[in-house]
Amino acid sequence: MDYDYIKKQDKEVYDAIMGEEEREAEGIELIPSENYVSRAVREANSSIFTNKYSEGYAGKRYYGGQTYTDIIETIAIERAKKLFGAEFVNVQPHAGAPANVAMYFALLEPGDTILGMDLSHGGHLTHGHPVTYLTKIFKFIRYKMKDVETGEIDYDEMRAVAKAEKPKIILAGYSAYPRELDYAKFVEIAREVGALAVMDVAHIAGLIAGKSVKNPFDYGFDIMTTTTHKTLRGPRGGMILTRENADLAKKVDKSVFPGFQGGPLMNTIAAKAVCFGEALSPSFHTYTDQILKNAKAMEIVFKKNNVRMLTGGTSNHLILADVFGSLAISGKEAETLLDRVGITLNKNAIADDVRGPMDPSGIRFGTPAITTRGFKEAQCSRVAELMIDAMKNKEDKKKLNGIREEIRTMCKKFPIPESFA
Ligand code: DSN
Repeated sequence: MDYDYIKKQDKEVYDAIMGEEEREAEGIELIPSENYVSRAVREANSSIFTNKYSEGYAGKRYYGGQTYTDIIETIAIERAKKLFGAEFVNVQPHAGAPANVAMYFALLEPGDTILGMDLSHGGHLTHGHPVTYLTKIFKFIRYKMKDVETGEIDYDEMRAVAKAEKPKIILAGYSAYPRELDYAKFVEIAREVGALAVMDVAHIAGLIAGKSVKNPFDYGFDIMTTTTHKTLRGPRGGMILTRENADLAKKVDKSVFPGFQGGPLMNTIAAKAVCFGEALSPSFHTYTDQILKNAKAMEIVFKKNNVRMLTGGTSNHLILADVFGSLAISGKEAETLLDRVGITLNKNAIADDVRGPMDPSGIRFGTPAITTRGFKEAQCSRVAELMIDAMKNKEDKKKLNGIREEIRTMCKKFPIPESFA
């Protein structure tokens, strides 16, 4: 990408951009919620649409000059509908957290109850963490995994709590959960207690769009919220999808605007449209299948080395490993150490963690970005071996330097692609 104008005009910002270009090119990205977007997505994201105010929706805007914003938002919506099998889509949420907030306010009254996953078992901040404002407005109650070694959700407990507490929403979808869910069971329990079944699919949206994992809508889920920049490989942004209920979809639209947000980021919506176009192409399915194969390849190496993985492994794009329990290194120490050898991932609390949230027992990593880079099972197994080698030899500077060099060489061999056709 050219940065000719920034280079001439603003050296400080230009230098930071160049630094990030180099960091991304020379390191291995394993944060499971990150990815590399195509040049086409970046061009749309930095397009002239950033100039335009367009509060409202296509055909019903508050300002004039909407010929092309209407076109671009309609393209994005129609493509998203096709990708996810939704009848209604709102592409305006600025990110995942705003999408979830708008969804809650669309479906609930203050004081209403939401039944979501226990946060230490994989749930997300916006699923009712006490540090968020949401908990001042709504009541969040919890279900958990029955067995953290298999990942099985305790559906009996979920049903019992749902019957006792009468939540308005039963919420699925997590940011650190490596298994698929029994969607039919969620919907069955939701229907029994008159709740809506809602899933935050942010992490697995691309896997659903690529048909590499099940689609919750096929089992009767009512609403899905998502981001567009993880496995879906689009710009940073959010989206709310409604399976078929026009009344719910109307409430969602009103909640996003004017309820919660102002002018939509039309440049981001243009980039979402481009990303959805890419995800509709047959090669996207090959990509998402490879994400899963690559995660399996890493799982095999961790298993062989007796590193404990929460839920025993993975059925999706991510792995949560108990490195403190297995390798006597804390999550934070592992994150810092691996960063030094050119592998970026994040520390993560594990279920029933014995350590605190700022320096937990686990690390979370995944394969969406390295798969975009062209890594197959062989390279992913090698990366997993290098991770374990580094963690086992954290004091051995010579070994760590050798690993850094091997990572750099791998990255040179697999440059970040500009297009995926
Ligand atoms: N920050 C995202 C993640 O890494 O999972 C979720 O918000």
